[in-house]
Amino acid sequence: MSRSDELFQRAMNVIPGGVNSPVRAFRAVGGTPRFIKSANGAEITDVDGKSYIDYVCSWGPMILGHNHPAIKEAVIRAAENGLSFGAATELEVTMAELVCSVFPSVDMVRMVNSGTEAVMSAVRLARGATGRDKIIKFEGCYHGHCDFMLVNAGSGLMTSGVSGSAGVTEGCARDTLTAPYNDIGTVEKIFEANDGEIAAVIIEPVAANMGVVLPEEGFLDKLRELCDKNGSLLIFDEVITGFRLGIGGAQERFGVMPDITALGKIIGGGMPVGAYGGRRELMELVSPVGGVYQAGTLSGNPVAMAAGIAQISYLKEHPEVYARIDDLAERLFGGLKKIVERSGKHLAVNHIGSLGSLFFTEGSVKDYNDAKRSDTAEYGKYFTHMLDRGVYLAPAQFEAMFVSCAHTEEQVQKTLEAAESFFQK
Ligand code: KE4
Repeated sequence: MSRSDELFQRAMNVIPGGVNSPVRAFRAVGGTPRFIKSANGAEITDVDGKSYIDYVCSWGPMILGHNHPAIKEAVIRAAENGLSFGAATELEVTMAELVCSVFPSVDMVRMVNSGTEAVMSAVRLARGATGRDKIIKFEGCYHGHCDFMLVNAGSGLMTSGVSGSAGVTEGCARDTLTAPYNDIGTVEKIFEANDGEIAAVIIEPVAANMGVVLPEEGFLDKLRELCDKNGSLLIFDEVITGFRLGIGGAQERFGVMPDITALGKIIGGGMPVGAYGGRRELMELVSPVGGVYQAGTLSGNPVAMAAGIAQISYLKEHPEVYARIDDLAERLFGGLKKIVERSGKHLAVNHIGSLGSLFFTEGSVKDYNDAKRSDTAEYGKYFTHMLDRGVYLAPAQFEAMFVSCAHTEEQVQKTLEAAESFFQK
């Protein structure tokens, strides 16, 4: 019995499913989740001493790789001054100024502790600003686990084959309307059928929770136009795309400006941080200035701010990081495309920047229904094959692969060789 086996057995006695987030349980791929002991650069090492090339990157945050010296030193320095004060600190001002300096649509920003909190607060702000109740989201997009977002959601819900969650009341879900990703016609119909009632449209500007699905040309622009025409707000959930598709996220890459941006993952440098921001007149509706209440004991925690500031500052001062991770990802996903084609399969490979997915389904994947066609059992076999060869992928088909600037050409080559041996079987 491996150490991971032992720990998993103990964990299942005291933690639901033995994990603190469902997708980590390996239920979609089988086998024992690897309990990770340490990580450095692009590698993670489990409690049995086995190392893996890591394409989960803590689900996105570790864009500079694990244990980056600049981040580690910043955390240690901050911790020496104390862990938490529940009072304003200079680090929060530095972080807020940094975020506002890189996101074109953000004049002001509020720190929270997770992407879920960021989205929950952004939606509350949109409802408070417009006086309207209804929200439009897209099938397969995942915006964290606040009740009203667990409707036709992606990520762990999609992986477990359900579209919603027990415990979410009919009343709560009623105001969440859904449309297929990339289907602007359905969005128009929803607006027409709910004239004057839509507070906001929320979208992952690149969907990464049904696997990676890209917005079709003009889709985001049309969403912007529809929101303007109907007096609704556009919320970009940039928890994954923020600081990843460029320092200014998807809004900078696509040139479409949301009214409110939700952030997470990379902003914390590996520590629990989320944030939401937008133009001044909107953000000044948030308490204590305005009537939209939102609060948090550890929001803006100094140690977490230090980690996030170190990572974002590094990204801002080293723009060459993006060219490097995009180039490595091009090698990886371009290589995967060639491998599956050489094997006679025409599986879908979607990628943009340093984010991508291999779907075990043929044809294009442009929305939730396309992604649902994937053969998740086959993905499970692929996952295990790669894990056995020292490559750690997301333990679920409906997630993304992330490339960090710590990954090397050699590691990408090793990954492609492992994938080739699967498809050549
Ligand atoms: P957190 O509350 O997990 O920090 O963020 C929620 C969230 C919001 N928006 C987007 C676009 C997200 O991808 C997420 C969280 N992503 C998942 C992975 N698909 C986190 C991993 C997990 O749930 O364990």
